[in-house]
Parts: sequence; C-alpha cells; structure tokens
Amino acid sequence: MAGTFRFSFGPWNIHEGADPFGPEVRKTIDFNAKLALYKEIGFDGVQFHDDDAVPNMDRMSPSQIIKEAGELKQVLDNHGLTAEFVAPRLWMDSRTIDGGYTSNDPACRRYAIERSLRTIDIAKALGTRNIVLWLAREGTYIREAKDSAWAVERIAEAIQTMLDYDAEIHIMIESKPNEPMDHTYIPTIGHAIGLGLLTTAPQRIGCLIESAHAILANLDPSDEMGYALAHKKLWSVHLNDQNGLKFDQDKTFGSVDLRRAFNQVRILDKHNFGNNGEWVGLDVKAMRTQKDNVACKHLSNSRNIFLKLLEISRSISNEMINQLRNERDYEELDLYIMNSLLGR
Ligand code: XLS
Ligand code: MG
Repeated sequence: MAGTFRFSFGPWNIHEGADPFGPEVRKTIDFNAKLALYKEIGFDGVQFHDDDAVPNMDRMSPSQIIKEAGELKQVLDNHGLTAEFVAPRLWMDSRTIDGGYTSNDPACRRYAIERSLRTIDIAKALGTRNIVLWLAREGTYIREAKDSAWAVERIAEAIQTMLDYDAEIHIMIESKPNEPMDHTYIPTIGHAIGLGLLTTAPQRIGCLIESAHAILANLDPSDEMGYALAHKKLWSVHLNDQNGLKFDQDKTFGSVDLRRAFNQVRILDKHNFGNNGEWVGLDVKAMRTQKDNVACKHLSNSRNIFLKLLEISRSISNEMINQLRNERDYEELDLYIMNSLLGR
C-alpha cells in the first residue's frame, strides 16, 4: 500500500518576516505573484483563509463576496491551481478579541458564525468543500474567564450551524494547545474528533494535523496522525517542524528532528494518505534572516525533504522490520532505522 502525494501551502507562508519584536524585513509579494510561484516550486494546491481569497469581506455583501471568490476561481484555473480549503480567520477582528464561537459577548459570537458562513460561500465559489477550523482564540488566559463545558458546546453549536448551512461541506479541525491563548479548548486531535460527536453529522467532521501543534502538546505528530488515521479522520496535514516547547515556529519540515519527520512521512505512506484526494499541506515560515530573492526555500526544501524521506521509507525492508519486531530486538531496529536515515 502507498500514498499519493501532491502538495499545497497558503499565501501566508510567503511572509515579510515581521515578528512580535520587529517589523517586516522583506518586500511584500503581491498575491498574484505568489500564485505564479506555486507551480515553479512544485505545488498544485492553495490553502486559503477566507480573507486571503476576499480581502475586504467584512465590508462586502454576501453576493459581492461570492462574486469576488468566483473571479479568483478563474485566476486559479488559469494558473492550473486547486483550492484545497478555506479557513475563517477568526482572530484578527476586534469582535474576536475574546474568541469567536466562545466569546462571552453574544453579538461577537454571532459575528463569528456569520463570518464562518461567508467562508463556506467562498469555499464553494472556489470549488472546494473543505473548511478548516483553526480555533485560535477559543480558549482562555485564565480558567475563570469562561465555562469550559459551555465553551465546547458553543463550538459544537457553531459547527452544527455550518453543517446545516451547506450539506456538502467537510470541516477539518486543526487542533493546537496554546498560542495565542494560554490554553485552548481543542488542544489535540482526540479532542477534535470527539467534538464532531457533538454534532448530528460527525461523518462530515475530520481533522488537519499540524506537526508543530502536536509537538507543542508534547505529543509525537506521527502518533497523532495514526490516531486520526485509525478513525478515518486524517483529511489534511500541515507539515513543519518545531524545536521544543516554545512559540509556534513553523520551521522547515524535518529541519529539527529528521526521524520525527520520517515517521510522519512513513505513517502517511503506509496508510494510503492522498489516495482519496487528501493534500500534503505545509505550514512553514522562512527564517527572518532570509533575503527577498531566497524567501521561498523553506517551501521547496520542505517538499524535497518529504520526498527524500519517502524514498528512504520505501527502501526500508518490511521483512527486516517484522523480523526485528518478532525478535523484540528494538535496539537493532533502532540502529536499522538510524542507518537508513544516515544513508548506510
Ligand atoms: C496557525 C495555523 C493557521 C491555520 C489555518 O498556526 O496553523 O495557519 O493552518 O488557519
Ligand atoms: Mg496550520
């Protein structure tokens, strides 16, 4: 059994380099110029936040939003690109300061839900049924700020409203344990899958696993993937890397821990990831020190590292692994994997 791999990323992955402590260091690349880069560096799919697709959507009517998204679909077609998903950006607006679906202000919760329905309109106009929910501010800085049971119920109700709004959409929940919040309500993929059970259509709720988000929860991303695969819920991934428990780094895939990356590639390949149209998404950031003319290497390098690890994984003898498992000689298995990664 083997997977089929095609790659996607979002326009935010080509970035000016601002961080919380310093301003931009690279020139802005216009959205259309970014689209032109995709194929050049080996990518066929585009991930969108709703306002990546329709920038001024909060000031537009629903029909204007659909029209503008329809025009973008033409541009994508001209570039030979496919929209993988659209995600509502529920963390920038002043109405989402206290969260979107879990805000304590009912008017703000209504805004978050309305905005999510517009996201669905955009997805449909772009020709995808995939919605990603990264629940950025659905959490708290102090536990007493919200009731955690109500919060989860409110997220589920919001998702239910989205499912009822459109019978075709699939929702992929991207869990993350912290940042920007101290704690979020859907910190791991088990929570994401459980959340689906609170709706009337759990079969339309799946998940997207981001390597760094699993690592920030002190979990192994390939085991998180395995958990989701066992539930038939792994509908997308955001591969990247992360150097320990700190802010979300979005480093080049495999650049911190090659073996951890290898195991992600391997579990995806072993379980036929991509054969039902799933994409290998990357969510990586260039180092702030990169100059303008080399600010896409994190993307092409991540893809190349994935493909090299795939080659290594496929060259490994399953017979040898089975034999060592049967002998319970995991020291020898450890060495076999290390030697394979070292090219010996
Ligand atoms: C941020 C998230 C974001 C999502 C899409 O950490 O990974 O990029 O993937 O909303
Ligand atoms: Mg992500």
